[in-house]
Amino acid sequence: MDPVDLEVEFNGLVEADQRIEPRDWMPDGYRRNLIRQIAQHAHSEIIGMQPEGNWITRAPSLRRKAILMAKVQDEAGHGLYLYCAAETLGVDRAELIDQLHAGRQKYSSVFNYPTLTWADVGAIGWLVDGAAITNQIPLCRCSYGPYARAMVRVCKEESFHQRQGFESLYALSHGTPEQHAMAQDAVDRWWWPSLMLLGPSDAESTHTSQSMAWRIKRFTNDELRQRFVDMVAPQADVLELTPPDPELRWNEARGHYDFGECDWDELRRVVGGDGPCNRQRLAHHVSAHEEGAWVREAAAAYAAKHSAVGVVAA
Ligand code: BYC
Repeated sequence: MDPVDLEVEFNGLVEADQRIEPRDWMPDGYRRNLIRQIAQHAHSEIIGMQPEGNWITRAPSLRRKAILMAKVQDEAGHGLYLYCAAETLGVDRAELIDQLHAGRQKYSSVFNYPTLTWADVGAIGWLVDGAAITNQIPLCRCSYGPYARAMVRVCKEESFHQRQGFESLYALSHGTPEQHAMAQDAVDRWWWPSLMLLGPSDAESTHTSQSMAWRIKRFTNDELRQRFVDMVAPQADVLELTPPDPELRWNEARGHYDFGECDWDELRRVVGGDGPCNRQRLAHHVSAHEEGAWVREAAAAYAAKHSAVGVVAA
């Protein structure tokens, strides 16, 4: 088919809200943009295991420990679905991990903050997973089939994660005055990083307009931030916790909450590698990857042996 016809067919599928599948023709820019976003998303899930993993050995009860272990394992699973979705675009997972280690691919800024107390685990579930779901539900309608389908499953697990975070934080905020203070302190530290998880302001976002035209993204970063604030502000009342934003208030005329401006310099710094835990997070990922080399070699040797046996038997 003529390249012009291919592009017309591609645009027609996108505009008709049909899915683009791995074997379909797609513009190079569409493929590159998806690899970039899906890889960033996959790396976020895997690096995102670290802040909460920090509390598995110190969870306050067996029940909380079992829940936290299951949640962190879910995040590993999300990373794997996403690396598989990226691989359908013709890249290798090993290549994506090399790019992450070389600083050429990103992961979410929010995971560069430390988890100082047990309440941080609840705040991450409530706020970080809450922001992540707000972003990911529209991605279930992304034009690229494998990414959209991965998101359906991820969102089901993510909504359970948010519930457990809320429930854990509720137990603390309705506990002793010390527990309430610990929950409030966690919300003070995780509120703004969670808002920034949703990306720079629309005026600064480089990819949004093209990603919206290709129906990879369905909403802009600022639209999703508004949705997120509208969802969590009333939940904060139920928790009896106060978000650290003096400008947060219901606006009857707009039918939305008003809220203050994020510290965009801070987002730029953290994305640029200079957040509180960037070096620690990446160094831990590199060392876990190196320590796991023997497992990958053994698995590859086992697979090669079995395929050789299969060839002889055939
Ligand atoms: N942090 O043009 P923009 C989870 C980058 S984990 C770092 O708006 P786009 C969980 C952006 O990549 C799930 N970088 O970009 C796990 C771009 O740089 P490049 C987290 C950021 O792609 C464990 C540049 O800034 N969710 O749920 O249109 C425990 C310009 O931005 C950030 C995802 O990963 C940031 N916050 O929109 C608990 C969602 N923001 O690539 C929970 C998937 C922007 O040109 N990703 N950048 O070098 C997305 O939906 C989109 O990529 C974003 C950004 C909304 C994040």
